[in-house]
Amino acid sequence: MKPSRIEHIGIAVKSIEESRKYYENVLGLECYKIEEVTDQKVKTAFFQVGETKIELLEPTADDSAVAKFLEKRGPGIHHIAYAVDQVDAALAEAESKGVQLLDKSARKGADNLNIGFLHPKSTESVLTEFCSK
Ligand code: CMX
Repeated sequence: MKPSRIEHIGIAVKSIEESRKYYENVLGLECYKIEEVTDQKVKTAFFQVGETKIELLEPTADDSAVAKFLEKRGPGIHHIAYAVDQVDAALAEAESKGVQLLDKSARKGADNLNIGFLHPKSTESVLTEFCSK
């Protein structure tokens, strides 16, 4: 299942309105989409950087995974997402190699992607996502 590239890096922030200023005013990047992902209880903001993207993640509820992350670790890199051909196949292969899955099969994520997460306890402490178009 070799990933073809890093699709995006997810970064937990307290406020997209505040944090986007750095990406726009200092790095000169353009936010091309703001999207709420209701089932993940997050608002997202996307910036294209060459072949990859930065995804800012702001929690929309106190019990969101990102709210918990911010409370425990503060703002910063939350996950790395790898582009794969097929999320279901990549998840199955990872599981067959002993990785604990957070998603047994692909589901719809932000920015029109099929996504699936692996547990950070199985991935050298980095929350890992597979995604495909
Ligand atoms: N990166 C690395 N480690 C993480 C982590 C992260 N983002 N989030 C939690 N952990 C670690 C915790 O520090 C903890 O480690 P210790 O036991 O050593 O303290 C361990 O994982 C378990 O954490 P927890 O607090 O008990 O569990 P949570 O209830 O916070 O759940 C996780 C953690 C990863 C299972 C949960 O956040 C999850 O299911 N994430 C996948 C979905 C997601 O993150 N959605 C938001 C983004 C959606 C999007 O991109 O659109």
